[in-house]
Amino acid sequence: MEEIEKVQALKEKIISLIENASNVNELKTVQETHLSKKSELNSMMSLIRNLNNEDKILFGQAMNNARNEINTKYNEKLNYLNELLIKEKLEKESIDITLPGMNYQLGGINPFYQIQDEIMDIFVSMGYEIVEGPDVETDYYNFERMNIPANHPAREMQDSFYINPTTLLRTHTSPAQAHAMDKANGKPLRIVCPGKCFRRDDDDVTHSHQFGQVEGLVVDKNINLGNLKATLELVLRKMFGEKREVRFRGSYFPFTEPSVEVDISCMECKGKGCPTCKGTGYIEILGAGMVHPNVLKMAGYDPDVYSGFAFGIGIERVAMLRYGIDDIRRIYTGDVRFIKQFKRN
Ligand code: FA5
Repeated sequence: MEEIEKVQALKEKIISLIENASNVNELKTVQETHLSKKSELNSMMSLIRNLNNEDKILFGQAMNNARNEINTKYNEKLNYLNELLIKEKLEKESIDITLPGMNYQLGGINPFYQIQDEIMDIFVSMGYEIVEGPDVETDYYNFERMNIPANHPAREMQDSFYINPTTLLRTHTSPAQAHAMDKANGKPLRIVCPGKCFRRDDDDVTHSHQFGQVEGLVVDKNINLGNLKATLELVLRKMFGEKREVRFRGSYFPFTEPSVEVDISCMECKGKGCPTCKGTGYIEILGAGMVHPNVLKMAGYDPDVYSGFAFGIGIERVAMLRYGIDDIRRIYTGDVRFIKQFKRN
């Protein structure tokens, strides 16, 4: 039948166009031209009008078969071209796993915190309680309660950062003593207080304008200088071992009487004298003494019944002596090469 031959010929043409389409766009053009409602294939349905009933059936079947065959070929080709696209994209985006990766630097635990923790552990094992005081203090707690009234020359020992005439960044952790005594309400006390201190000191190898101290205070009946010396010797031996030289020297603090300072033999020159210890062979690490009766009285303790000892240990100085750090500023400059040497044990 001539009509069916026309359908077959058109089908062959469309299938060959589908097969020759080399990309999705070309294939879409074939679809728009030959498979839409207004396409030549669709308009061929009008030929059915001239046929008798038997031929109509045959022609209808031929049209359906042609449409199905074309659609199948079209879908197969579309899938093939899409897969090709994905494959090309994947090839372009492939990752070269032979490239070197990013190098992340791992630090350590700053020696400041390692030493602070170690000192705390020793005192906690001896029954001391840890308390904390504020970094921003009143002149009253920082100086007056420490037996340093206004215009007292000892204020010059600790040149201060004032925020206003009555408020300052604390110059030492000793005001924490007064806060703790106020809270204890006349009862015995055994505390340590770690914290930051701030002074208008010129920065050099052993001085920083911001540094850490651990304050210690024991108040009870019958506390004496022997208790203070034994306590500090025990702690320093734990921190530095038996071989380091520990030197107690008489000193002066308005809030203790008598007062001492403690030095440890320099880690750089082993006591001979060098630039780090400024030629003295020793580095000072703490101040200490028997709590002054005025300080006890201001806190509500009767100095005829109660006595106490107190100390303030410089954390960076201990870290320097323990690890052989030649300049305090290394602890603050955040150099990874420095910090990564201090893994926690
Ligand atoms: C005091 O600050 C006293 N409050 C200590 C004290 C407490 C005495 C209780 C008696 C009773 P001094 O100014 O000496 O004292 O400081 C104590 C320690 O802090 C020093 O031995 C030193 O280790 C450290 N220190 C002081 N100033 C600096 C600084 N600028 N940089 C680093 N460490 C410092």
